[in-house]
Amino acid sequence: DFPPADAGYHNYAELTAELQKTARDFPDLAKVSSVGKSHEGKDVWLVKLSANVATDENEPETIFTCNQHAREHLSAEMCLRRIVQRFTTGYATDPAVKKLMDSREIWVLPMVNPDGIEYDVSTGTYKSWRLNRQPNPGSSRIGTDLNRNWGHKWGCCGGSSSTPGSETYRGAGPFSAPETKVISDFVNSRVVGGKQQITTHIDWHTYGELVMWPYGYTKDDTTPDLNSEHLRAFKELGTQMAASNRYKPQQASDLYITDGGVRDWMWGRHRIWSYTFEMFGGQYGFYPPDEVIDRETSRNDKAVELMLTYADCVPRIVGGTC
Ligand code: 0X9
Ligand code: CA
Ligand code: CA
Ligand code: ZN
Repeated sequence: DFPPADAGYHNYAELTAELQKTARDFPDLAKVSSVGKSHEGKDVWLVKLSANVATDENEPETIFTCNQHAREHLSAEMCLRRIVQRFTTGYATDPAVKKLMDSREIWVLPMVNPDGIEYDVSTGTYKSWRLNRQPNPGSSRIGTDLNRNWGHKWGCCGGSSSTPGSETYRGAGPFSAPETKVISDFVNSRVVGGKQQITTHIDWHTYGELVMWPYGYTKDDTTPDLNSEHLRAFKELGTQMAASNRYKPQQASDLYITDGGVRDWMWGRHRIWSYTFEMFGGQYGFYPPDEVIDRETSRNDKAVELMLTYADCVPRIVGGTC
């Protein structure tokens, strides 16, 4: 488990219990299901948040993914506390929350990599583990970097490694990791009547205090499928979100090239307006003490509201239409 000093963080069992409690306490606002199993057989939880949650209404849909990287525990707290819990407990008292819950459908995957998280804290001393826990045939080294395993330009551009044991090992093929496979199947299933219902996405990481838009696989600012009008909207929304949390806004590849990342897949495959956030770490890196969880998760409340607000039509932020 987490070291006693960091007991404020949720392990997999504690997260599971909190999600189930939320669904019990707010049956009209929250529904918990599983998109499928991790390599070790844990459920990868999916929470739907919306008024009339049982009904698939004609409302813009947004998805949040947390904790692809095992040691980035603060990201799961973001999904749990400031998305799942805030948008349920706040419904009756916070008009901004109510308005969004009444007009949006929110999908949350609070722990994309449950096996990795449990391994990272299994001895009570952090292991700095990043990958999932899937063995690699022919190698003694365990794990795939889930954020290099997605199927858009997978392995294209020197932004991942083909060697098991690397911190950026991309896996044997696109979606070779069960965790990325079951989540991508879910996102693909949101194409209804030929139209992708999900319009916006944030993938939460730590610890550079960054807001990043596509692409990560190339240094080019624009590509045939991400034109200058798209870029203008990506930049404007990214800059507004970053102004609200005081992170730094930039194109993902300005940090370094990555290929097989979820953000590139969300845009490349589905034209979902997708951002990677790196939350706080400061002097603590991947392991900020639990005393900062409230401050550093609520810091993103306004950015989450912005993302949901523009989910009806991101280009309208620069005067465009949908
Ligand atoms: O490398 C990653 O997957 C993310 N950083 S982390 O320290 N959380 O591992 C950031 C990916 C952002 N995308 C690019 N840099 N292209
Ligand atoms: Ca609804
Ligand atoms: Ca819907
Ligand atoms: Zn990460």
